[in-house]
Amino acid sequence: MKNHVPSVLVVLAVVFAAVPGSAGPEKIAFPANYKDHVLYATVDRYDNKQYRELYGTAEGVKAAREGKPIPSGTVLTLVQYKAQVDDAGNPVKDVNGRFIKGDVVGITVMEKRTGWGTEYPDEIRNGEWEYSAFGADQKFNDKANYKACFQCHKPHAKQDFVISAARLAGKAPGGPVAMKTSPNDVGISGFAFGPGKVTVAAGQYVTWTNGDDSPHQVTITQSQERSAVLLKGQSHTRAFAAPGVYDYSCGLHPNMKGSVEVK
Ligand code: HEC
Ligand SMILES: [Cu+2]
Repeated sequence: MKNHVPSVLVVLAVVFAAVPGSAGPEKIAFPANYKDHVLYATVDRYDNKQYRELYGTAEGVKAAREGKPIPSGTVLTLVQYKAQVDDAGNPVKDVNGRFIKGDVVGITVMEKRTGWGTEYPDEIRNGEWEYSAFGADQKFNDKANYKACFQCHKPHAKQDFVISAARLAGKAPGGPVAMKTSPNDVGISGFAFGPGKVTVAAGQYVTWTNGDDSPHQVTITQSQERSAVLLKGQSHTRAFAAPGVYDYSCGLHPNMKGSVEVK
């Protein structure tokens, strides 16, 4: 068929057109009282120099901590702040080595309700979740890329699409992680892979270890094969049988990149 538009795009165009009552970001009302919700995590984003606060409604947090499914009515709110920076543009840190928040940049929200999401095709649908974004003025942001919300959270279906699921369940990141330094090891710290490029012989393996409080995920660019979401201290090992250059990025922070050359 000529000029065939994939049906996903047609459906998305329809569902993202904000028809009242249909699927889309406008189903979510701004959670004006989010500060009364549970602040379950803060995140220092080295990649985009932001400080973030993650809030969840009490029942949702309680269920996650008890290992139960996240209930209908749960609202998760992510508040993005600019990190305060020094003259050189580097984030300033407090006594605990954490970023210091500046102005609010925007607020993103996900909300889960029984029966939501049925309009979306399977390739896009994130269970019963909808996503919405608001400006610093708390007004609905109609310019946000809503399709990207579904795409980036989709690979986390096993944890009900909540990327910060470990923190929501109350699993605090542990203390400092010892980084291994063999030629087959890549450390992850400060939102960077180090070394960014490693060379191994065919049949060898590479091990990535996350030293950051923030989770990361090794994603091979060409095959889109993803490791588990690596929490602080966790590692991922992958064997490389065939020679070639394997570029990879972080599945959570796509601007974190590295490569493995297999000789
Ligand atoms: C490039 C990938 C990416 C895209 C696109 C994305 N997110 Fe996320 N989202 C993340 C990551 C990573 C986290 C974990 C917290 C952090 O590191 O800031 C997160 C966390 C969240 C959370 C807190 C709950 C959770 O899942 O951990 C909300 C709410 C959220 N995102 C909403 C949105 C909305 C709304 C959009 C679209 C406007 C969106 N996200 C687009 C990567 C993404
Ligand atoms: Cu990452």
